[in-house]
Amino acid sequence: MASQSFLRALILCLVAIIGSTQAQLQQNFYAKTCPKAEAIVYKYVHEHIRNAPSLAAALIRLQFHDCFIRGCDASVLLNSTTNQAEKDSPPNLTLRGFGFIERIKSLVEAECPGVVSCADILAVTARDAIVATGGPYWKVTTGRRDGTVSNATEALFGIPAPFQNITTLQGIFAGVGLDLKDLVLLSGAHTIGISHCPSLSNRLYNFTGKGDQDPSLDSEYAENLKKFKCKTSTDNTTLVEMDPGSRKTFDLSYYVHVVKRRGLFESDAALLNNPVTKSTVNQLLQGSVENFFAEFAKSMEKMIQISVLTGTQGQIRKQCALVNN
Ligand code: HEM
Ligand SMILES: *[C@@H]1O[C@H](CO)[C@@H](O)[C@H](O)[C@H]1NC(C)=O
Ligand SMILES: *[C@@H]1O[C@H](CO)[C@@H](O)[C@H](O)[C@H]1NC(C)=O
Ligand SMILES: *[C@@H]1O[C@H](CO)[C@@H](O)[C@H](O)[C@H]1NC(C)=O
Ligand SMILES: *[C@@H]1O[C@H](CO)[C@@H](O)[C@H](O)[C@H]1NC(C)=O
Ligand SMILES: *[C@@H]1O[C@H](CO)[C@@H](O)[C@H](O)[C@H]1NC(C)=O
Ligand SMILES: CC(=O)N[C@H]1CO[C@H](CO)[C@@H](O)[C@@H]1O
Repeated sequence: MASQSFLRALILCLVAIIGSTQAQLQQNFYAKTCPKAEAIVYKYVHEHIRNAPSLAAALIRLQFHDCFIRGCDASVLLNSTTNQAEKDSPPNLTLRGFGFIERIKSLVEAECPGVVSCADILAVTARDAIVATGGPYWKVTTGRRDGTVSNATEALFGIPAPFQNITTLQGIFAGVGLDLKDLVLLSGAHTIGISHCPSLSNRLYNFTGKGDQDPSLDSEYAENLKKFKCKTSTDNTTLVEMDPGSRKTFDLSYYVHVVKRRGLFESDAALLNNPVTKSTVNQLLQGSVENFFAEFAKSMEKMIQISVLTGTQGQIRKQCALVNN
């Protein structure tokens, strides 16, 4: 009994400590220091996303790659200088949207120089872009500060790869405080956007090194991909949507493909290889799109708080691609 109440006290204590380190992120952190900041982002996104709706996918992916490496500190936006930066690491080769963020940053800088972090601008921009294109809304608390380090090797090991199995994916997510349910929900972002053949061609052409196909991929779908998309094993330019027929709509159809063994990456197919992830997929499919949006929002709100820098940590960059000197 005594040890149980001690344990309870310890847990409460830990919760309080964790709570207090996150307490510095708050709703509308810039209300006094840059009251127009979030409105500037909102306006720019709404004026420009219509011309380039596919950027919404690029931006939420940037947010994911930022948060998984060194927390949501905009390290993914830094250019290589003395060392190779994250954006020049293999997992980042097809990241897009850097210019869009940099343009918004310069508008916000013109309004209030040196006040609003790139990490917060990325977080608000990604959310606004997804909402503007008909996707889910999630709450973005602000007060993040920008990191000063970006390391390509860290991205190589810290960004989940499309060929990883469920055990490895679970481990990477757990490493940043996300669970299997988050893995299923956040993978749901593959309901929008595009990929390139190198992310999947081993499944079509050389799965175990014997010129074979991945048996967990629906064979009819595999034939179609070989006929119409990735026609050779070395194609590195053709675009392939993860959610064919519905790549512009944030909906449940990604999960429909997954259960039909038509998830594009091994990491998508892997969601069927664990009882928890499998039943989460099935539950989502039994529920409404509104339910998916609400659950997705909860996982995004967790993801965008990973190891954030606050208070006097880090800096507020002047340009998102460069550490201040
Ligand atoms: C579970 C682990 C994940 C893996 C292994 C993974 C892998 C990938 C790969 C390989 C691509 C295509 C890259 C290319 O060939 O160009 C991609 C695209 C994309 N991913 Fe993921 N991803 C994962 C999780 C996530 C998460 C958590 C999000 C966001 C919440 C996300 C959002 C996207 C989006 C929107 C695209 C399309 C980007 C575009 O259209 O430019 N992914 N992902
Ligand atoms: C980048 O990260 C790797 C792996 O953690 C580390 O070995 C390496 O020293 C780092 N490079 C720089 C330039 O900090
Ligand atoms: C998952 O992949 C890791 C790393 O490649 C490997 O060590 C492990 O055996 C695999 N697990 C399963 C269940 O296939
Ligand atoms: C398939 O992979 C094996 C082992 O990695 C390699 O030796 C072989 O050349 C590959 N075949 C093709 C057609 O790429
Ligand atoms: C794509 O393939 C071509 C021809 O094989 C090669 O020259 C080029 O460097 C590759 N591009 C990338 C980004 O890997
Ligand atoms: C960062 O690198 C990109 C691509 O090379 C370049 O276009 C951009 O001007 C660089 N940004 C800064 C601030 O140097
Ligand atoms: C978007 C981006 O920054 N891509 C870079 C990824 O890395 C390659 C090679 O390291 C660069 O050439 C790309 O510009």
